[in-house]
Amino acid sequence: SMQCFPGLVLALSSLLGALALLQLSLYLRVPSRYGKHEERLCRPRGRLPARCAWFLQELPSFLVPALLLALRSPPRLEPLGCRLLCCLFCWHYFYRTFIYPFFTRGRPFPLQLLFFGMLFCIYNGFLQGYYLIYCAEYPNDWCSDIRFTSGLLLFLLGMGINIHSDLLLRQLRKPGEVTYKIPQGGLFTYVSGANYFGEIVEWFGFAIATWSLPAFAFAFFTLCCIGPRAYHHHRYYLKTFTDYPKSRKALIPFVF
Ligand code: NDX
Repeated sequence: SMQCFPGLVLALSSLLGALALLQLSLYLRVPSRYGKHEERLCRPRGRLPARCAWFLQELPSFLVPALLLALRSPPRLEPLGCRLLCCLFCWHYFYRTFIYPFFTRGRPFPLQLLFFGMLFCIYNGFLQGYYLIYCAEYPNDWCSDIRFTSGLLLFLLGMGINIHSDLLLRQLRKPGEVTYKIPQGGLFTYVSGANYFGEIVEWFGFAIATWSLPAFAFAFFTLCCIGPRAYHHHRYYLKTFTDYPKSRKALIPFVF
């Protein structure tokens, strides 16, 4: 049966870090082409309804670690920290896979990006799940360690902001509508990328709570993936709406 290979964890985490840098270099100047940054009419075919696309894309991030957790024999019962952390990861992706897609009013999503997105979710789901279930070792009182408690708090705060902001974005449209408006309320009062800010806080919280290389690599990847996207959203709004609130920042309230 499966066991922990520390070399594998190191290799996969390093590759994730390298992918993050590649992403940063690709998407700082031009945004990834989906949603408001897709050139219209360019490829009318080769897309899937947002609902199916997000469901398929994110499913492996839920399924892979959930299966690893359920199928490990003998089941890993100690320490509690490992299971709790793995459940946190699955909890986020339960939301992203089974709840978010069914309410989204987003535009059809490009198949090509869907393909890479799915590959990414398989890769990362495996890395995080495998590490937590087969490799991670925590003292039995990890749940009262300051890293675990503060990380968990950040995770929950970030998740709250992310879900709330997703909701505010969705309410900007009636069903069937695909136009863009100025987001209002919640953290959008301060930043254009409120949903992204929440997601980034969430994964850095997760990294602090797990105190592991794979989780820090994923938090860094998230920052490099959606950080630039927040900046491009911000520029899009400034260009599109002359009455866009001047004091609003791109990603980090009051700072940037
Ligand atoms: N999915 C993470 N890289 C990504 C899909 C794309 O979960 O090849 C990473 C994720 C993938 C990416 C994923 C990984 C890297 C890939 C990339 C594609 C290329 C890239 C594979 C997997 C790649 C290399 C080279 C390294 C291989 O019509 P619409 O869709 O624009 O409508 C939007 C609507 N909306 C508005 N409605 C009215 N008025 C407005 N002003 C509006 N503004 C937006 O709201 C949407 O329906 C909705 C949200 O839109 P948006 O653009 O704000 O968010 P979106 O980017 O769609 O993300 C949705 C959520 C969000 O909460 C975010 O935090 C989370 O997913 N997310 C997204 C991306 C990655 C990620 C989290 C993470 O890294 N943790």
